[in-house]
Amino acid sequence: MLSKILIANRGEIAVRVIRACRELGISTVAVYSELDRDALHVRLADEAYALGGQTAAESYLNTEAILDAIERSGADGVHPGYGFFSENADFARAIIESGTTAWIGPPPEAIEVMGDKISARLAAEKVGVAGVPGTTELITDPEQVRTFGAEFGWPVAIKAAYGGGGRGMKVVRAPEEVEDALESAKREALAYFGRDECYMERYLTWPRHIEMQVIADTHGNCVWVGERDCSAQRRHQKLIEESPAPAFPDEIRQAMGAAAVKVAEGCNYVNAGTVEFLYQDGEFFYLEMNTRLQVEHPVTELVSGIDLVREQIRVASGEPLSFTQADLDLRGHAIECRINAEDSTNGAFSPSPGRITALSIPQGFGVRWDGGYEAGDEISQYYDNLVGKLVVWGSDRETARLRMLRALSELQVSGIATTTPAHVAILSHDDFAAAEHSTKWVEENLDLSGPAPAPLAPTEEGEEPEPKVRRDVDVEVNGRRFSVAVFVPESQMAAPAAAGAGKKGGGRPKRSSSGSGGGAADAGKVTVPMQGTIVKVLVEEGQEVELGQSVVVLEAMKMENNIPAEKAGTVTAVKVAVGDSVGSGDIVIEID
Ligand code: MV4
Repeated sequence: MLSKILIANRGEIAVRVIRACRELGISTVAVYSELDRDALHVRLADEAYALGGQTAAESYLNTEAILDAIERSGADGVHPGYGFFSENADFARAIIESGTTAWIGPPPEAIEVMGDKISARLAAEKVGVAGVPGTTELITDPEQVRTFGAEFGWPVAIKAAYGGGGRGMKVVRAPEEVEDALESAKREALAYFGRDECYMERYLTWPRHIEMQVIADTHGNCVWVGERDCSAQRRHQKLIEESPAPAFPDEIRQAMGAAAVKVAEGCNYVNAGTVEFLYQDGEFFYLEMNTRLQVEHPVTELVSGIDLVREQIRVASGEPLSFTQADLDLRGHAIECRINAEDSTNGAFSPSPGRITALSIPQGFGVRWDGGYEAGDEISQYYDNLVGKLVVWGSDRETARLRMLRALSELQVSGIATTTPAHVAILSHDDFAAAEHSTKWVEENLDLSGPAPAPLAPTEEGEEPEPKVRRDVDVEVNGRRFSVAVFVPESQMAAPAAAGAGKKGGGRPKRSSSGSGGGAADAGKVTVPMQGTIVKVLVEEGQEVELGQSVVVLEAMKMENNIPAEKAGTVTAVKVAVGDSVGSGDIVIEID
């Protein structure tokens, strides 16, 4: 068994891995950016090493700095979590080639095969697992799309061959739309992924997103551990996941499980992985395989009783899985809500970074909280906005649904806005209760414009956590973090200078409501409130716009944000195009 694991990640997933290690008697090594010097994962780990930098690219994606921390700590295993390096074949190779450290992840070759859509589709086809009817050839001529539509029916989906996450997918409803759709799909594919190749599939109009958890060891064992229904999503951000999928016949589950195992075995998979499918009208179609542990893995853990991180560590140590397919007994129903630092009122889901001033975590029967922060911690705009995952188990779906609503009513987060009101709205909706939702349901059917069901907005008014007389001070010596206890009279205790936003004292910092922009500044110049990438331009020069109308969509903090016009008038200039990087305060549109 491994004895010391470095977690090349932050936030809740780093905490999740640390907890599994502790139960296995494995010591833990955290790494941290400048902004995370005091983060929860650093506080919990046995050792911690500075990576330097603030942005992800400067810190958690800094290969040299992480390899250096591995060497200095003597870690014999590296867990990548999700995101960051988790699906980076080059990083995996660098770890494996070091010869001394185990990579707690899949073989780099499997990451590569599944990394591009076309080879992933071919890999599934090779083992007899069907994707949505379509082609594995690249589209070279719009005529191919018209012929395909005539044969398989409209609509047709045009997808980026080297893309992912729904970026650049275009839906073509009729032959006369083909030319424009293909052009814009290629343009977006080039902007997002640097390559413009596209392929096509029949477009499913009301699918559910169902994914199958698999895990494989190095002894030839590969099992499926049940499915998750992740249909409750908005703009490709999952909001709620559950297992088992509701109204999902067992023979289909068995067939999907067998298909997922075939796909995994077909690419010599080792480690935990997820095979994604679309499910519509009793049929399922392979979509892609995620070669990592996923955010929503806890719902599978609650219905199976399997600790997936523990199994990952066993497998990376060269041990066999601790259970077989026949041992598995999936019981009851689990639901997860991703509690994000976003303001979901008015359906905007705008990022809400800042300091958590108070946090009350739900408790009681069947409730699990996988958090990345505690009260006093700061959610930085530089990383993703997941505050924590609230997961419940119940003997059946309705019990779990009502338990989640109860648990959400206990969750109190002060200082930042969270998506809790949206979760309450989804879970209490008749369509969700009846499991009549699909991947389009949140966007098309859920009305979030009304008042939030339970206002969990900041209560604050300068309520700092109680100052302690004993103080643990973290010092960094030569890039390594140490904790030192000091005892200071309360009156002399200076609060640490928090990096970033949170000013202290009587200043009473108030978040400006996001999106309202510069106020006194020139309302005709629409600026973006944070750094990010332009993913949509919704207006053109000469167009009339209304006050508050969305003019561009900005991707920041891994989510899409509508940027509104700050006055009504005519668009006189469009300063950005899809794919452009912008910084906070940059002018994107001018209105006269
Ligand atoms: C589709 C589809 C319907 N028909 N393909 C979007 C993300 C990407 N991984 C695949 N996606 C889709 N592909 C065909 N042929 C609908 C989606 C889709 C979707 C899929 C999974 C989860 C959420 C989704 C939201 C919108 C569209």
